[in-house]
Amino acid sequence: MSKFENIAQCVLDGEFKKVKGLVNKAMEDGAKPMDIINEGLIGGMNLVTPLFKTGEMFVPEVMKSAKTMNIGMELLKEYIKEGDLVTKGVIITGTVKGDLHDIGKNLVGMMLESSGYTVIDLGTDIEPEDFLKAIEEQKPDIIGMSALLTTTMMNIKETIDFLEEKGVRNKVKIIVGGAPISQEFANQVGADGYGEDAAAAVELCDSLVSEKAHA
Ligand code: B1M
Repeated sequence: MSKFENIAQCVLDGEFKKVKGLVNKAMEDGAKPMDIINEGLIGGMNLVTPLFKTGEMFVPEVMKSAKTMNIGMELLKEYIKEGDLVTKGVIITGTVKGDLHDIGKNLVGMMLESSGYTVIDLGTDIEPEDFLKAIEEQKPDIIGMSALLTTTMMNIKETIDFLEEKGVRNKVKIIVGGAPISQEFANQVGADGYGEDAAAAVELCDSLVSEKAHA
């Protein structure tokens, strides 16, 4: 049993009002911030992922868990030395041009962050040029595009084609998702992967990053 099981349970239960108190108490008791993060906060989010996958937890609950974890992280940030938090990779997310839906994308971003990625969210209604600019400036490992409308899903293709035209397509992996998107569509438009939901998106990023590391 982990020393920080109470914090992990707090994250799992999404009790965001309680987490500050528990983290402060652990610090007062002399715990190392990285242990609180790894075993308590991230430990708790790791319990969330399989439950979300099997439908035992729903979107609002997962969002509360992610919020709880983030509050704890925020509190511990100042105690962490640079280099302690090793990122699994940099991921840029955005909802494509013409599309304002962001709830699913935000959930995907939160789950990715909780599982150790640095996520840079460009927001909604993102033009192909803005994805390009972000690739050039941030040098991400992965770009994650979301689309919720049948009228905007083709803007994923437009963006991928634009990145190809500008010569940066092979510098990043591209994953796509959103209600009208499918694996078949992802294949058609030349994406590297499709995430059916936030948990699947995390698994997909893990496998793409590990592929890259072994290339
Ligand atoms: Co909109 N809307 N909406 N809407 N909306 C839908 C998508 C719609 C299906 C509703 C319907 O008619 N039944 C329909 C689309 C129909 C179609 O295209 N065939 C629709 C429409 C028509 C519209 C407008 C055109 C309505 C109008 O104005 N006439 C308009 C368009 C605005 C625009 O974008 N330009 C519009 C506006 C809105 C609101 C602003 C009111 C609001 C959005 C608020 C916001 O996002 N901040 C809204 C909402 C809330 C919805 C519904 C009801 C819910 C979407 C949602 O958040 N789902 C939606 C109906 C529905 O889907 N049931 C609908 C919850 C979310 C967690 O799921 O986004 O699917 P989802 O994300 C999942 C997965 O898809 C996946 O993981 C997530 C978590 O499991 N995923 C990824 C998502 N992105 C991913 C990226 C990845 C990987 C996985 O990798 C990068």
